[in-house]
Amino acid sequence: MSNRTLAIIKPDAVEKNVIGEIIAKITQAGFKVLGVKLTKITPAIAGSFYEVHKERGFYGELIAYMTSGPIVPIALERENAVEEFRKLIGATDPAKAEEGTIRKLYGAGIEANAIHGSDSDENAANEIAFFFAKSELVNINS
Ligand code: 3AN
Repeated sequence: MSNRTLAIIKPDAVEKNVIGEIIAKITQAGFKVLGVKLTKITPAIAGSFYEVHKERGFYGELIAYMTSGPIVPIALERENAVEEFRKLIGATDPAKAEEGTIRKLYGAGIEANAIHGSDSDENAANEIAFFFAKSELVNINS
């Protein structure tokens, strides 16, 4: 599973109407789209997705924010996907993100930072399964 990662275009970027621009950046960087959907999640679903951040001070706000509007989960494939995707999106805080990264281009702040990327192969596998049934994913390499 080490060649897969999960992206989520967050509510601020959906609201800005830049879904197409962001997907273009992702595919230009060599990622293949295995699955994509436009959806809105409930606080219970967001809470379970961000379970690992439960103890952090911003958890409540993060759940409120991620349920404030539609999001676009995208299952992606590329060699070394997790690491390469995190390079492409840039630092959590868009102000600290490198020029040309997706968060620098489209993020509004540390919370409304345009896009999520899995932080490990294990989480990538879990996060893809969280949003997509196997039957919803294209199997490019099989
Ligand atoms: P990343 O998404 O870069 O892996 P994490 O895993 O530390 O960052 O945080 C998950 C999400 O929580 C971030 N994408 C961001 O939306 C939000 N977040 C992180 N740090 C803060 C913070 N200090 N204040 C508000 N929201 C935060």
